[in-house]
Amino acid sequence: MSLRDQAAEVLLGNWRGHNTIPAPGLYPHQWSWDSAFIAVGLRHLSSLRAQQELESLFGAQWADGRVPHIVFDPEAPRQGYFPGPEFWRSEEVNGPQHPDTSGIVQPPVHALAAWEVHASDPETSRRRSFLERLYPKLVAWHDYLRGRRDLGGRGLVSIVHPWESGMDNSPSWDAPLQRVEPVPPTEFQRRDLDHADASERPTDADYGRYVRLAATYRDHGYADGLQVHEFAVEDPVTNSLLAASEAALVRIAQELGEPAHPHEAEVARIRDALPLLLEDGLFHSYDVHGGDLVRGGSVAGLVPLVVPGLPQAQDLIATATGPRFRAEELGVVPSWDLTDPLFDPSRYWRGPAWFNITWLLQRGLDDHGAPELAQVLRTGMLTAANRSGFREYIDPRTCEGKGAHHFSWTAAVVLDLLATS
Ligand code: 2M8
Repeated sequence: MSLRDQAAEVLLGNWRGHNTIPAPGLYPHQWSWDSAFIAVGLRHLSSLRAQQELESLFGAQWADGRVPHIVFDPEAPRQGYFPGPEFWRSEEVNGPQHPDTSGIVQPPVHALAAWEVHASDPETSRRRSFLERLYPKLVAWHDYLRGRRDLGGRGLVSIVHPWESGMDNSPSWDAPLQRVEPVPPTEFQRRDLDHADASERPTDADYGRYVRLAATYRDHGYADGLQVHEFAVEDPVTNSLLAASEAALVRIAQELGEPAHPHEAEVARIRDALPLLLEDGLFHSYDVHGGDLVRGGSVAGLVPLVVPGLPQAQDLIATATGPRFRAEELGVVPSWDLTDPLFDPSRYWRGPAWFNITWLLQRGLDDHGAPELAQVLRTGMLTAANRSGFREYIDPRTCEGKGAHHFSWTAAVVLDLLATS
């Protein structure tokens, strides 16, 4: 079977009627940023399904504009994932008619995906008023982040839980998590270890801290404020994807005949604020409670390459190709600095390469005058998928597949690369 057919098989197999699960077993519900990457790949199979993927996610948007990181599937087994609907209790905020969701968010890559989905089949999109319906929801989503999450008052969005970064177990969160008292493992039942090896997943202590942060947020009715959030971190991925998504809103607004200048101004504003996170050729997170950068070697620090017109792009490209990430040589980009003792090729977001991030980087490289390196990454990802299948992530040095099998965004990225490069 061709690589394209295999990728299509993964996405069609994970389709659940109006959305796609990230992977069978480990992730049986809808995840926010997964759905955005999935829609980008799905558009090459069915533009209608790609539109539905985003529509179903935004159907679970909260009244305050937040887009929850998980939308629970009522058909999936109740105990299949922890923390499930009984933990988050979103109905206490949204009422019983609203879908059950988590109360935290994930990086805002959705407007970027919505524009790509529209652009691949404008006729179906216009006929279904896809952008007309989605645009106000995307604006409300970005307004939530800007309005409620500028916890440091520096013009940058803070995440309030490692799960909000999408890079759950990154060493970047180790220091800010230290001040969080873990919930003892006897008080909750992990489900991830039913499906994945403990050596690849977060430790029990870190899981206990994740549970503490989420429970505290819930117990404050999901109100945002520094007094609620013990963990408040300005993260380069969230902020740069917000800028890239605002750039997509410029195009969406133009398509709809709406004013585009507020979105242009937002791109410029975020681009101007991002250097607060820059040091030594890499962007870092900023710990709002600690009042300092969290220095380290996360690939998150290269993701600002997605921001149009980023003045520091050449420095980032030098870092990406240097000894810390060796992007040109490996063809994929590790999630953590290869030269750092914390680099671990198997454990979640502490070293492995992920297809969604490498996909974002190749786009940024094209936009910043490095098409050859972008092409190296495209070839690298396709070679890795050919070798290891559609795994959740890979060892960046050997391309050995790790984590979940039949992973949707890996298949989606492959479909997109095959169709567009
Ligand atoms: C991982 O995160 C979930 C929690 O949201 C988990 O570990 O259980 C991350 O890789 C995240 O980026 C991703 O969206 C999610 C589903 O693929 O899995």
